Amino acid sequence: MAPTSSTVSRSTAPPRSPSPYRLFNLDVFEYLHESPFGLYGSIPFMIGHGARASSGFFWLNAAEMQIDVLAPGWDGSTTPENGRIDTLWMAEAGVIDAFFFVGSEPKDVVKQYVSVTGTPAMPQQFATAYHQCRWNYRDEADVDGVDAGFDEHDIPYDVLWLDIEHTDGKRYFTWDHSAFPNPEEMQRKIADKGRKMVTIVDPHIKRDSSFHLHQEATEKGYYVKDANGNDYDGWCWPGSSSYPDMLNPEIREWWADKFSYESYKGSTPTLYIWNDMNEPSVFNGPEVTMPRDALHYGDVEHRELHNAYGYYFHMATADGLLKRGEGKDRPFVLSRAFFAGTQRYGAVWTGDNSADWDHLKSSIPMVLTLGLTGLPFSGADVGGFFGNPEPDLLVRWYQVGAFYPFFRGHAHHDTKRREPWLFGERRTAIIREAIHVRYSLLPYFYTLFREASVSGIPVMRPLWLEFPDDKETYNNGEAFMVGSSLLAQGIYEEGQKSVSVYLPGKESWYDLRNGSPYKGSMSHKLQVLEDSIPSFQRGGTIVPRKDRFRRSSTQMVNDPYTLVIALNSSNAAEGELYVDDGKSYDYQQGAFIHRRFVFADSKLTSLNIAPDNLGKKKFTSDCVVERIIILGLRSGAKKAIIEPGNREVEIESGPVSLRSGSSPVAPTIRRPNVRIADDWTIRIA
Ligand code: NBV
Repeated sequence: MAPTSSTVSRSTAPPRSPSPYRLFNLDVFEYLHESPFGLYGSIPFMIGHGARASSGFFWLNAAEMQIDVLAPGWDGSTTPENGRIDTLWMAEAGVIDAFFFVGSEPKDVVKQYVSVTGTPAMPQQFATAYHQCRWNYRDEADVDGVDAGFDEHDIPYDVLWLDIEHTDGKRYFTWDHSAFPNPEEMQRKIADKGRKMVTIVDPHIKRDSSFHLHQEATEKGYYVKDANGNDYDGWCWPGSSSYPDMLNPEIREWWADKFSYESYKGSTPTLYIWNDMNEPSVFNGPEVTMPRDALHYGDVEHRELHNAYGYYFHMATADGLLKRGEGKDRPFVLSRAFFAGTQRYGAVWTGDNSADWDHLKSSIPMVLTLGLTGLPFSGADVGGFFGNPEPDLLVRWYQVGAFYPFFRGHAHHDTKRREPWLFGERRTAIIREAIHVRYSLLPYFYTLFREASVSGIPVMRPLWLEFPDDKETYNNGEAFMVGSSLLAQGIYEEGQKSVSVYLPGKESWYDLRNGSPYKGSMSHKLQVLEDSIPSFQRGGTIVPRKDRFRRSSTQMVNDPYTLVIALNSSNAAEGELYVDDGKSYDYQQGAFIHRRFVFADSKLTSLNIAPDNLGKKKFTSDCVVERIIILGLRSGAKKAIIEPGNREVEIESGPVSLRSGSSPVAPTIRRPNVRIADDWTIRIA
């Protein structure tokens, strides 16, 4: 049995590393793209998958851990040929609280792991769209300019982010009043276009006796203590700082209250939060973190819970947003540090990567591994955080990033500005196209987030999660699945002319751009195109899209759908669509639409798959399906009959994708105008 995944690794098929994988949350400056050393987050969970079964091991322990993947045959009792790989797990402290999972395939193991550590939070719709960040957007005029730039260049985006410089001297929950004199008005202007903003809130609190947060935390004794029992004093952005003791539920409650509109002056309901440096990062601490003998609530030494500090901080922040909205709105909090269970509180990202091709490439196994360990909502900084990406790298990063579950452009303050329109018209057009691909797939992504929130099955998946019997997929960390229907392959080399793409399974695949079919179970050598990365829809699937482009996802809410049916060898296909109000918790009381689309015997049927005993709340939508594209249809049918109503509609040739310029065509049912909320059938006559 070969171990195929563990968060200790950056690869979905970790090779034996000469040194053990280290699980110790650290703020590593300019981290290497491939290394077993500790990074921002730790999840002590390993998945093994082989031809006969899948298994998992989870050790619930937040102390430093090291995991050694031993060489096959290390003890003489096994041979490399029998395929067994042993691992040795060591923790600095804590108890042995361990879980074994077994299943016939890897999805069973992921589901069991999530049943122990919690199902992922369902994000708001906007959070699944494109985010624009930079350290830093300088002032309100800069924010206005960037926001207007997206509109001028016809590029949708949903969220504009403000990094640490927006604060008054790195005192979080405050504003630099000369740069941001009217934060509420600024947020309202952005919100008028259906967009949101995010501000950063780090855990280090400036030890400034005139800062209310510090005064209160000091008076109440809410800081982590040093080994002598004094408030621990470490150095971070604001200079001398202390850290709230997030292990204590009372302190988390206090922290959560800081997000109320009364307390966080200048915040509005469309402002969300980013938690950075929560490993915690301490510039003058050992290994840039808190000393192991620092003391927490109940006299627990920091060493015992180090890897969970960021998790508790994320939890308290997400609770704060929940409280602020009186429990009605789903929070959005991005965290850098994470631990097992972080999925219940929000998204994570892969931190300070670099603007080079290796980091683009390693972002795939990193995001895939996070997904397998219960965290479906993650992504890497598009463009790379440190350094200036060559324009072609930036373009390729957008093309890959459009498929990350969390899709955000971000950059260090020393880098050149890199908003998507700054690299000439041609590149602007290609980046626009990549972001449009994401926006058109938002209904599909949202449906996948729903699946993740129920079962833990990730949004972005290694090929072997979908094709567990196909050994060809086991070591493929370059291509990935988005859900079970789409496969994408990044381009990770400058000036690459051709790429070999392995398409698993016996069914054909269809090129997303032009609908061309490709045989499954084989590798295809493809010419690399400048304007897109290879991406395919699997035969036998139906993908819901929205193809009208707006300024933000919020403005697409009432837009009609396109269904793309990719037929398999039996001329059949299936897919799902999940829709709710995109922001509240009403879905937990039954307020959602969940449909299954089944195409068989020349007939497309829309079936309700929402259980009817979920609660009293209802959600409906007047959205209709405006176009049904059928890939792989061999009959020359010209008409389709819609029931109920016995209505006849034309089948014509229509564009496969709504790309600028011409697009190849495929048989298309135009304007069937059936409501997504209703039961109906469409029979090809
Ligand atoms: O807050 C500044 C940065 C932030 O932009 C980045 O995304 C974080 O990962 N932060 C780290 C601290 C400084 C890094 C050099």
